[in-house]
Amino acid sequence: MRFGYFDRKNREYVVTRPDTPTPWINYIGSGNYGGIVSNTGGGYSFHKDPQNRRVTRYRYNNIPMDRPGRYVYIRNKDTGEYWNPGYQPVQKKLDGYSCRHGLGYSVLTGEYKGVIGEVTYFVPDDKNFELWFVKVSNTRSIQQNLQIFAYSEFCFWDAIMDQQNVDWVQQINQGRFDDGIITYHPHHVSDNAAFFATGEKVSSFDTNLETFIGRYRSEGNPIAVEQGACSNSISYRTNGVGAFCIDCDLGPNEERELVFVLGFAEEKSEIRKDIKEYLLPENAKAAFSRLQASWLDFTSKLSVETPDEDMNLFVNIWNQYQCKTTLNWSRFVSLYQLGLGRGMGIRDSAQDTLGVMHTIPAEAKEVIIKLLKCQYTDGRAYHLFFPLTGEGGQGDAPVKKFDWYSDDHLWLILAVNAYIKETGDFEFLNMEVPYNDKITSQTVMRHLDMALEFTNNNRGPHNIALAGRADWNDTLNLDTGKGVAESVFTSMLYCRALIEMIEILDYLKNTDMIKKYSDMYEDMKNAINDTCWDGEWYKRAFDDNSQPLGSKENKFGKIFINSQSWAVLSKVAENGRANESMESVEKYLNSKYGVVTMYPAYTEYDTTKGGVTTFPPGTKENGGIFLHTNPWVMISEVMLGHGDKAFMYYNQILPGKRNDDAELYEVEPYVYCQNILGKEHPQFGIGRNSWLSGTAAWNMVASSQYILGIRANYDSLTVDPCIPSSWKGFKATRVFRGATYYIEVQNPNRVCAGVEKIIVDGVETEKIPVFEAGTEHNVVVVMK
Ligand code: IFM
Repeated sequence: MRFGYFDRKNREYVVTRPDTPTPWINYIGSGNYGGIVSNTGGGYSFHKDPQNRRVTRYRYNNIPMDRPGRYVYIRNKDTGEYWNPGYQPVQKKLDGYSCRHGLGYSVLTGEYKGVIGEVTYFVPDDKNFELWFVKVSNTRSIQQNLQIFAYSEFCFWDAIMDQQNVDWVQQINQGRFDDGIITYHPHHVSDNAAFFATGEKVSSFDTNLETFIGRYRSEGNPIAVEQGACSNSISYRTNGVGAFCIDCDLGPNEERELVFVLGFAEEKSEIRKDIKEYLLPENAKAAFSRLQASWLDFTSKLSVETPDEDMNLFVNIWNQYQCKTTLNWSRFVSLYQLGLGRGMGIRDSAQDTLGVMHTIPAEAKEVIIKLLKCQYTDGRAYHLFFPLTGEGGQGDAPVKKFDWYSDDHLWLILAVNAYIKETGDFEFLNMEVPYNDKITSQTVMRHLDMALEFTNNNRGPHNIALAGRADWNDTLNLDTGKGVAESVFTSMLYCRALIEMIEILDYLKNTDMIKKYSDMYEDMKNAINDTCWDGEWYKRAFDDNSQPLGSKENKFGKIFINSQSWAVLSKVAENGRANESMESVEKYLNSKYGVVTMYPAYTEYDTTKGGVTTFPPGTKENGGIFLHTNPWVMISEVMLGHGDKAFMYYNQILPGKRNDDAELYEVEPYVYCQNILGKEHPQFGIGRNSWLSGTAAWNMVASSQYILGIRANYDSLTVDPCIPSSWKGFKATRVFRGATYYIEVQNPNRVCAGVEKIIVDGVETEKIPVFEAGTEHNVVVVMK
């Protein structure tokens, strides 16, 4: 069963019924002010930091679900009937409903008894506020006398306090009204304020939530809307609301446009000036056009025409869009990660940069610098940081011997390398960046060197990397206090990072460092091959008693996905072991909805393994399909030249392919989710944790750089596809260092991999050169 469709022309996903299995959300804003908007208007807003600068409230995991939100009520003054264009919260059965989620905006449209209400939510020009652009049309040939109520429930800015310290918070909240602007702030703060405003003539307003809703009522039947007027309440305590009532009498076939503005002001006295131009509908519409143009530009750096329409849709639009959202919010704020406590992940954000490198490398660089500032002087890094302050830490998981994660710092190397390949900005390596002590400052190159040194200096009994609190798999908590548990995955990631450093140094002709890193690589590679090969695949880890995980000798967790794919990615697997490992992945771990993390799943809690065993079998890291890991399998298959397999793995997790299956899948079909319940779970196939996942960046990398093979290089653009043998070719447009490359790949002999010749602007060549910015070039790649 489906709940909507992709509107390819308008680059939107159109939800056609409001009762989606979970709220299907979108993000507005570009990483500063922004928020979440669901298909029925649910969601919330925040400014820069959803924990410390929450603007509106949301009641997570609530019954009724998905409340509150940014609500617009339409009331007929003559009949007293009222409804919402987005269906919620009144839930009046509508004569028409749609939600169009586009890039950076959502449009909710409802129709009831000849009135069409349409609300467009977006953040204009990266301002500290969002617009609600409301259009109300009377489609009948009679007069309809209406009222529009606009509603947003404020949150105390510290969203944890808002829930924990009700005693304090509810005595200090203050709501005020002044000529179309409602402000909300704690008593002791005089400059900052959250606000809700309109340029319309206000018939009545409320700033106090309880007054607007009424006792023992809800957002579904607020007393103000029911009685047709707000109470002009000033909020001196309890809860704040921004609520306006606007008269809207419409003659036959008449239409009216109204604008509401919700935001956060650093300086309360500036609000009126800041929002003035946007209150005019014409200007709001112009801002909306600018938003659409900026997204068009964002996605224009790469576009492909392959024989697979769904792949085109995701590579060209939705996957790129999701990558920007993960760059903005890491794993901090969604409907599953609540914007409370977790902050921005170091490993997460480092990986997120990979998904946007081709389009906004300068912004990716800014993120990388923030992450480098999270490094300790010994090379390891914070696990997370908060965007408002840049302060970070290791999170609140219980500490045994070590408080650090063994992988966080190593991802920085992949991010920096990708940035340099995209831009050619080798100077970045010489830039001085402070460590998290804010005293010591060293070059980026030295930061990366320290990251490698940290892993090199923290090895266990098998001479491979110590596991610390965990590695990429946050739930594999093997350190029980002895501090000898080891991670094969981190060891392989370290090898991959060394390969990337050697590549850079090779380009820079720094032979001393190449020698140092080559020795480190060989040392680790040998240690892995000597102690971690299990016969048909690589082991995953050793626990604090030096017992293996991911071995035939284990009853549960005999084989794990990551130590197979990363054995290939790190080029550790040689002599047939790479193929053998990947065959084992297909044989033991694959399923029709994706590859599971490990098999068989643990059935009982086991203190020597930690968090992973708290999950029932088939859930998340315990044998679930953790989608982030699947593109690593695709890349490995590409590295082995297996285009059909790589595409099979790509296809089976592509969200668009689950559109007709949405009743089971449950989550949004236009973005990747974090996990799908695995084959050992009774509810195999249900998706969960949509939006914020490393799945986005790595699928972008796997599809565009490996399957389609279009990769930035230090001094050239590589086009080295590994595609399904059924394809006769594909076309792509790629902007690289400012020049535009029109690429045509021909596959006359229907092979998966291998390039026979490259023709650039009509001349056969070895490499596709870097051209001057602003120029355009034709590239033909003929496969073998
Ligand atoms: O790698 C982590 C990520 O940092 C946060 N979500 C879970 C992943 C796997 O444990």
